Amino acid sequence: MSKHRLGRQAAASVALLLLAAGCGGDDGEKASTPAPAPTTAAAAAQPVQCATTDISSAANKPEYTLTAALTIEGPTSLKAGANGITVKVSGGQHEFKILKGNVVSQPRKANQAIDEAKLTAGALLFKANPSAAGQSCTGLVTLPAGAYTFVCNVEAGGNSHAGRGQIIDVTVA
Ligand SMILES: [Cu+2]
Repeated sequence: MSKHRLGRQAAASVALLLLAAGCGGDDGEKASTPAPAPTTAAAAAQPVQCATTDISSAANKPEYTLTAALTIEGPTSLKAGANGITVKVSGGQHEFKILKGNVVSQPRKANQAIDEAKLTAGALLFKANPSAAGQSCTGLVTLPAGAYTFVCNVEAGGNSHAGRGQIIDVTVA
């Protein structure tokens, strides 16, 4: 009998805990959106990760395709502000990055890949992980007016996709 009561008390405690957790989480967030990164200064400098973000709210929705011929197909001029970017891979294995500054300003390795260790803090604004043909992702990134480099920074031994032409200047105005 006392065992039975203990069981009921435990159940009541769990219910209270669940209620407390429910109240704490009731901040208007949709369950489908990923939890935001901690809003520390360090986290704020992290690039936007291309994922499955809902970009329907963005006024500008440019699309970029990474091809087997090691090109990036897409607009080279964009409107400043929120851009809902779609990245597609039509052939081969690629990644996609947006860097502040034009192509000639980027630090390069001997194989012509971008030397990311030499980028200034916050220069990498957006990135899509390596992905293969048929895959795509979306992300929302705010681009102030300026010059940018859109690049696939995959390295292949003594060569790189950037070295073979998978890098473009994009002007935002
Ligand atoms: Cu590539």
